[in-house]
Amino acid sequence: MESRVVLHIDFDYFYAQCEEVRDPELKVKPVCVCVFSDRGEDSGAIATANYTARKFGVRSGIPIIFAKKRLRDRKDAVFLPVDFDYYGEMSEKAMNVIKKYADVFEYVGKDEAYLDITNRVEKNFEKASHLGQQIKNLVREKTKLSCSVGISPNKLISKIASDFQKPDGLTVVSSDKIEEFLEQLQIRAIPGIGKKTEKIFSELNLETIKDVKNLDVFTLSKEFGRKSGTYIYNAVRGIDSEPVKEREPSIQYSKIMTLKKDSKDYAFLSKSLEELCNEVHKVVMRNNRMFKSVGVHFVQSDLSNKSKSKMLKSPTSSMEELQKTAQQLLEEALKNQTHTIRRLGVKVAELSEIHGQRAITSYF
Ligand code: DGT
Ligand code: CA
Ligand code: CA
Repeated sequence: MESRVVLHIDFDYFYAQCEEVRDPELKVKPVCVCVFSDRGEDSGAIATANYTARKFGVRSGIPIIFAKKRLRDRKDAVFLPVDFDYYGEMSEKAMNVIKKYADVFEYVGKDEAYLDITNRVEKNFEKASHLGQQIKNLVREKTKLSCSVGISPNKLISKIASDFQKPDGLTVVSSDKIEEFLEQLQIRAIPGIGKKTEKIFSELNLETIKDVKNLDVFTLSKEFGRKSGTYIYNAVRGIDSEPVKEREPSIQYSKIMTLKKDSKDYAFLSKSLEELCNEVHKVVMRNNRMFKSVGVHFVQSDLSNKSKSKMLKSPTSSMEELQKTAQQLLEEALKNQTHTIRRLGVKVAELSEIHGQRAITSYF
């Protein structure tokens, strides 16, 4: 395969940093961004926290009550509700700054993207490093956000590299440095290796990527299955041939609510679903859109997720069609339902502009 230069960019403590940009006085305080479950005062989880709060052990996903306990000696700690619309705007602004530097731009999520910059930097890692710094500077100038950048010959190593010196990092791993860079790292540095896999390795006394290189692909496949085994075998050697694929952010509109009580009763859920559809439809109309996909989403009583969606025959902005499809999906999703449902959501996706609108604008 032709040699490549791939850049991965990930914004630091994204939601919390967005809050700091909006209110710079937060910068010196521990900041926790919370998904309040609107059931009781502090029920819910932490979406993310700034690095000051992380020093006290606050992490994404922990209950808000735990975070409050860990920060009880910091009277200045701030607990803010998530504001997805605002983070979405910040993300759009930042992505627009970055995009123009890519030969190929792949949007991954609100705070993350890959850029193939092979041609742009003429395969030169020194030039790539300068471009990385330039992008970081420009993002800070235009959005006040800090980010971390990793640059290497492929997506896998670049992702690991962007995480290596967080926050505000820039890590460049040219082809001749791959082995040295990877071998020092803990096995959990590899994307996709979670606590479970790590534990299995640790029981075999394998802690670093270098250690895991001692296992052959057969042993790994026996332990983790052929697909994961092969992935791990290649990953510890820095092998990854995934191309950077052109991808723009896909917009979707959704609303989710915590139900007054956990339930799996169709009649009860159906009423809430109707309200949610009304809310989503308002947003659709406000933005002059049609949708082609409708989905319903459950957060179940054990906090696991379940969702179902349907592609419509043609794009529409019809409220009746949204209601009808959502109700059908609810009914289907409830078949053989074991858990009760705690939170219920509706989403529309595959959005397009309403034709009339587009026709008018295209005449000018
Ligand atoms: P970092 O490590 O400086 O990149 O920190 P973040 O907060 O940017 O972490 P990242 O990149 O894994 O996630 C990006 C955003 O996604 C984060 O700001 C909030 C959201 N997020 C991450 N983990 C969770 C989670 O467990 N629950 C919820 N609700 N949101 C999460
Ligand atoms: Ca991030
Ligand atoms: Ca991320």
